[in-house]
Amino acid sequence: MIKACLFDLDGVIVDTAKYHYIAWKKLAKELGFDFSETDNERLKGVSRMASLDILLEIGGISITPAEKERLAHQKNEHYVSFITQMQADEVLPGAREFLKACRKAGIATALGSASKNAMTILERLELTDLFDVVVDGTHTTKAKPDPEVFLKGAEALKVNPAHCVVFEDAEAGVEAALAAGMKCVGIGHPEILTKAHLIIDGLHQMDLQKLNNIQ
Ligand code: B16
Ligand code: MG
Repeated sequence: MIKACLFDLDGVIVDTAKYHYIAWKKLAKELGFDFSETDNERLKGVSRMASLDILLEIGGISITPAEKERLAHQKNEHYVSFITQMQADEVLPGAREFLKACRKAGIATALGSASKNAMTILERLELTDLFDVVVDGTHTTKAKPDPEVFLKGAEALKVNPAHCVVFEDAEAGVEAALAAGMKCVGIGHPEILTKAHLIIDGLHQMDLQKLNNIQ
């Protein structure tokens, strides 16, 4: 029996990847190299510092830890300038409706995101009230595929992981859900998310019947 749903943010609830992309591209330009959309695929679901390591590797740049801190901060300032302009209608199709349906059915909801900006984004999207618990990059020390983010979510909800379903768009996120002993619905490409129990294009394709049929 499913008692809780845990949702990744970027790629599941909202497409913030496009804002991360323009922020990283701006930083790369400041450093004197180009950063493509294909390069950006490598950063999805990855923490800010690990993303910076990938970006610097692409640019062939080697710097001190203090300089890395400064650049990560600079990228975040670019990113925050975009997300603070977001509108509530940027929620991905079906996400708000499915969250409401879960809560109406007595199924608890949690956010499980690597982002340290998750609260700002939920507020901009007017979604804060639809989550019982928010676990984000400010509460975790280990990145997905480590299950920490989802285990903390289940613990805060007081639900056994076996009764939880995770919604994820990244391969590392699916692995994190399985490592937590949870069921997982993959959002996106079946060829990438092979280990998920069910794969859909987006939350507009989800309903409570499909949720309860997950084996
Ligand atoms: P921030 P998710 C992740 O969000 C993004 O997919 C990833 O691209 C980003 O680097 C990471 O959050 C950290 O974000 O810089 O805002 O702390 O998919 O885990 O919701
Ligand atoms: Mg994601």
